[in-house]
Amino acid sequence: MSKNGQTQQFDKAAFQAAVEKHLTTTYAATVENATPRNWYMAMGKALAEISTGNLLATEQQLASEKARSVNYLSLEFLIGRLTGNNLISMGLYEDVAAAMEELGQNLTDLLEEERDPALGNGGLGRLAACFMDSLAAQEYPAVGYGLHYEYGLFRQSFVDGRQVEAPDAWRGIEGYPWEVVRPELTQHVSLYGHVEAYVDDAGNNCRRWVPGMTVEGIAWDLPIVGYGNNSVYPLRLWECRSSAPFNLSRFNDGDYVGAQYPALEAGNVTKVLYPNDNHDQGKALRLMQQYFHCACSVADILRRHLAAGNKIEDLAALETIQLNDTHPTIAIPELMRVLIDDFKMSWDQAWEICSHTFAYTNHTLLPEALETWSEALIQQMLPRHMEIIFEINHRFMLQVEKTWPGNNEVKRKLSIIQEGPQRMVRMANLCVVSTYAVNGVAALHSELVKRDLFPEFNELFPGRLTNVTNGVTPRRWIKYCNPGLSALISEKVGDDWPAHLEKIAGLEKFADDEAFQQRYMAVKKENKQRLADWINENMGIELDTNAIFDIQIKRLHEYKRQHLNLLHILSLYHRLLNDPTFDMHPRVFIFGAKAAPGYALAKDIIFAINKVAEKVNNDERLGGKLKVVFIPDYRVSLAEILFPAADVSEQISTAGKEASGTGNMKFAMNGALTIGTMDGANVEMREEVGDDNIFIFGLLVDEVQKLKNEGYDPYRYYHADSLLRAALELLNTDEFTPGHPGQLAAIRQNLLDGGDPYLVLADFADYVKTHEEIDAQYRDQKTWARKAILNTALMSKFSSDRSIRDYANNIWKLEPVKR
Ligand code: GPQ
Repeated sequence: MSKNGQTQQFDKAAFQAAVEKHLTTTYAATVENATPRNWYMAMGKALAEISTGNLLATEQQLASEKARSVNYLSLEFLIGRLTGNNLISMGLYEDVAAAMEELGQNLTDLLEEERDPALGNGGLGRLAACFMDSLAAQEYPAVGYGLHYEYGLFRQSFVDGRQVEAPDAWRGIEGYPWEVVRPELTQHVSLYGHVEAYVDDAGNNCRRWVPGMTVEGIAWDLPIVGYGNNSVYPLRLWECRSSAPFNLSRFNDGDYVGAQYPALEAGNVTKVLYPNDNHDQGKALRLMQQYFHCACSVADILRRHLAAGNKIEDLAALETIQLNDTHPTIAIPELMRVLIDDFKMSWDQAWEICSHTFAYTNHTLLPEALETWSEALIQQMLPRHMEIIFEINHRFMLQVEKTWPGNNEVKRKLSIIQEGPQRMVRMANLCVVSTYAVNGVAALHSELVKRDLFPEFNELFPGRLTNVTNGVTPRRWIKYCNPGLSALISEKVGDDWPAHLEKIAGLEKFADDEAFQQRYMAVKKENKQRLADWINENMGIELDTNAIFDIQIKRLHEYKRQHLNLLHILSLYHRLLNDPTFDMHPRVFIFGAKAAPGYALAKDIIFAINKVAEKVNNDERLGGKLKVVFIPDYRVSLAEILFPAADVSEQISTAGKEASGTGNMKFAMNGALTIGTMDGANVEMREEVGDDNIFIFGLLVDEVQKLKNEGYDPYRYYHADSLLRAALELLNTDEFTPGHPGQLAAIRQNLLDGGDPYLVLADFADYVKTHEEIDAQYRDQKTWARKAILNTALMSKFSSDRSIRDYANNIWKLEPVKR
């Protein structure tokens, strides 16, 4: 490896020629008339030539070495813009910047031309992206399998404070420069139809699926470039297109279930990402997306396995398949089907392979997010899979009967089939029964999975349920997004920390060094200015960087409690106007969040925050002490300027509800202090940084459960706390919606008469008190700087490199393969 982690010789003249060639031949522009977008596209294409070459070479090497690989199946990969990050991984950032400068182009400006590929909703999809980055950085052989959505997560704007959704055509007209289509990898996917019995040549009774229609799966590869090495792994995204339908005349019309449906346009299958986060909507087209994704991916895994000269019997030895939540669960019956129906294996042989191939990650305990599909729907769309699921369940129930003889209660609870007026298939149960490992995503969450969600499974399958604490990639989330801090870190601990985040602990000894504190805080100030400039340019709101920048960025969800944050803001507003003795350091509350389009209360919360912002930002009486900003269209590229600019990170979910959180880690690495509950990974962050360097408040998991069991009464808090009352009452007036009293009342209604399902009122007082502590401590800049430095220094556990090593060592049994 040469300078800057560069993995190969950079030929500037050849690169410039490639850019100009793409400019003219691919984009029909001339050097004289090319737009910045033309230049960005041409540069992207020239860079992709390098990465595609390495992708093919890596593929060949891994096949010839018969290396064991992980296949990461996810319906979401929220990768963010690739160009800047890939330049860093290739070690070409400075060289390409200089080469483009000679062509009269500024690299930073060109990078702004890239749209975010928003092929995910939030934490789950972003985790998949960080994991791919860490797999490649550490050269653990991997393929990411996802969907090539035509439209990613909707684009959000605000009209009179309300969220409006628009389609996100992320590829533009020209396509995305980094992707490469792989026509030779096309798969055919069946749907609908029926199952028939037949006797094979050897006289065995067999069953086979006679599909009602087929569609085509087209593979698009995006390069996942290993940091500082030559390995490039594919993120393979399947696009659905229609293919010639089966000859329907072969089938008895009455058996053709699919014919009852209006003609199905294959293009619809991968048209759009479902915008739900932590919520199962149960739409038929979503099941079709899931099956399409799984069928293409399983077929491609088998193709790779066999093409490398391996025997089908050795599948579990050479391939493991990680299911990112239950979304790709149908891959399990799909692999069973292929092994039994196509490869003619016995049930036991196929089960032996399947149950040693799949592993499952659980990302939530929320009941509304645990996927179930109606038996009727699966029966209709995937009749053979339904049979296989029944057989898996039948055999599993025999096992349950052995362990708990005669106990129908436990059978009802563990069964993959949920009985009721309409029978449902529980995808999580199917996963736990059929995989060799099930992991939660933070220590607390994994304990709750064992204790509350799957206690009997834990008894039945000792050791199967385990933990891998989430992490985030330090390449994107420190080096790329925070160049000022990165330079400072490199100066103190050397420049290999992005690949070895343990090194960052070397900063600890500078925490009390005043000169270092000042430089660290100067970087923070620059980052705050960068954000303030963005906000001023895009929203016309002026911010003072001496204020505390207090940021909550994540999907809008009741359990994440953006409305608790709002109530605190309302309490400050009330005190500034009504309590002459009240003093506070100027504070800017910044939000970024998308609400699922069908989630009414979440949208009401966005509206309320926007209305409060409008009033507060223009209220002279507040003396500029309070500002509120709701950034529209929160996405990865905005996250990259928000995390580095934060003083305070809001991680305030109801204890027991946030499986892990990953934004919490990105904030802390970039020197924000966390105000948080004892939830998700906050618990482990506290262990790392120490109690003095994090602001913990609120009820603990067991206290939440106790309060709920006793019968929680939000009015008790309402009557007992005059500040809380004042804040809530503001929502009933027209203070923020002049002439329209009651426009914000739905939130108050939910918290009082709606029973306050996430215990916002119960945690309010402690939250306010903890914010007062923050206010006091911020005034002592030296102490604050020390704490911030310690947060950066003590975050190495939360590198996704460590998460991936945990998966590789404890679950996948995977070894790196160096190029
Ligand atoms: N998560 Cl089930 C999502 O982002 N979407 C989902 O549908 C589900 C979970 C999140 C979870 O809420 C966070 O606590 C985790 O940090 C994240 O997954 C990654 O594990």
